[in-house]
Amino acid sequence: MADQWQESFDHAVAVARKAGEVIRDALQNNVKIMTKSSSVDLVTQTDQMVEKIIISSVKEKFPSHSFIGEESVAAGQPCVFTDNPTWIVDPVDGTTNFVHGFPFVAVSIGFAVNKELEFGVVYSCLEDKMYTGRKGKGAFCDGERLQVSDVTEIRKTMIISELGSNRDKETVTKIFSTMQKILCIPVHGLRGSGTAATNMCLVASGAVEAFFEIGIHCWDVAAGAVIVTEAGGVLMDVDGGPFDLMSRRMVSANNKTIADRLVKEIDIFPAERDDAPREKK
Ligand code: LIP
Repeated sequence: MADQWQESFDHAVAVARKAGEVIRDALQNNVKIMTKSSSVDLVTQTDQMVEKIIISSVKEKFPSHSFIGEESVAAGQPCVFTDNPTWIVDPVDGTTNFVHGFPFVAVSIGFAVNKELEFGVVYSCLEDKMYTGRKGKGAFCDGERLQVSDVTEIRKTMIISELGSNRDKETVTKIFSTMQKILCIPVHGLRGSGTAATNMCLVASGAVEAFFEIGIHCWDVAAGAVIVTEAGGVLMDVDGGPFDLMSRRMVSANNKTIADRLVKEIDIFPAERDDAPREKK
């Protein structure tokens, strides 16, 4: 049967690479930095420009497709996930890293049809690494097939997570409490790249055994979700239930044994769903 999403996938890879070039060029200039939900939730003109480049190029080739873009939602567009072919875009995943020149910044493009993720593309543009995953066709990094780690003992794992941008003391206490419990299992190590998409590609490549976070958005993880599962990994909710792309929380791991063990340590705190009805501004 003709592969009906091949053209969309090829375009996602091409536009992710082009977006990465724009991001690298922007690093040489003093881009304007703005804030969103708080003083530490940063956005730059580069985030906005790169999202416009991605979305306009897709609209030109696939005018009937839908979009969920981080900066479009931040500008007031509703985050509506329908059965229509939908591009789920984080133009600059790791914006704070980008602002500080910390070398992990990714373009993340997920694509779903009938609310099922069909492919994911994550271009780690400062490393120049192109991660891809297509449903039923495997996951790759620059053409090399990806395979998750085969570790099943939690005490032999490297775990990756993030501190996020929430600075509410009660929430931060829960985040640190979770990290302390996991670290003291003990695990070999706890890391964070600063971008969820990159963290998930590290799970897919076997460099770490699991990524978890509460507070992420669908655009941070849509692409990585395909790459992890196509590399043999698993996804679940932080309470052990099924993964829910719009829930703003997830565990991705090399296998269910590790995922189930991690879930026991996670202190859950609320995060408003991406698709929650938004007050009219
Ligand atoms: C980032 C996520 C990361 C999270 C950060 C931030 P952004 O995405 O990738 O997991 O901890 O707070 O949300 O905002 O750089 O696109």
